[in-house]
Amino acid sequence: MKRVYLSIGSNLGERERLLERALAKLSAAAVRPLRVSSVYETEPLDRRNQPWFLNIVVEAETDLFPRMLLMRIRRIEFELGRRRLAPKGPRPIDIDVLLIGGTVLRTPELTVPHPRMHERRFVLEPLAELAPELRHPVDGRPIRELLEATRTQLVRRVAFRPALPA
Ligand code: PH2
Ligand code: MG
Ligand code: MG
Repeated sequence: MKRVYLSIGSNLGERERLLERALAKLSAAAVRPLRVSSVYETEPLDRRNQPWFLNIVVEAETDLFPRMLLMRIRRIEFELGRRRLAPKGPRPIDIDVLLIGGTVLRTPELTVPHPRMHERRFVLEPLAELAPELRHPVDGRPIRELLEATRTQLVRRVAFRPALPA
């Protein structure tokens, strides 16, 4: 079993419900959620004129190889209404692979660790809740330290807690 960290975001539709449905579908796809961070409402980065996101990070375990993991994630995104129209535009669900254990992987379809995770507060804030001392496999610094540099990006924790699949 490998320990993986995924970032899940939604800024279109019933965002809370979509996060829960993504967790349930991951579980059904042999990506078993172990722990889920708090939910954060986060200002949009990259393309700024779009609705705020709800973001979480989930720690999961899986035996899937990275390519199969990515295929299943793409399928789940599709099933939850994701259509790839405008790049970085609003989406009902986005599931990104942050880390697969200590693996470093660079292929045309998948880069692990996620190439922008170290500069995004919407990733680091929830990830630091679950694993503050975890070191970035390439950068070498712990997550809590990477988080410090992103404090100007706006995020706020919300009360909603998604149900964990049984
Ligand atoms: N995802 C993006 C681009 N910008 N901003 C926030 N706050 N949250 C996201 O999940 C997000 C984003 C591309 O995937
Ligand atoms: Mg994505
Ligand atoms: Mg993304």
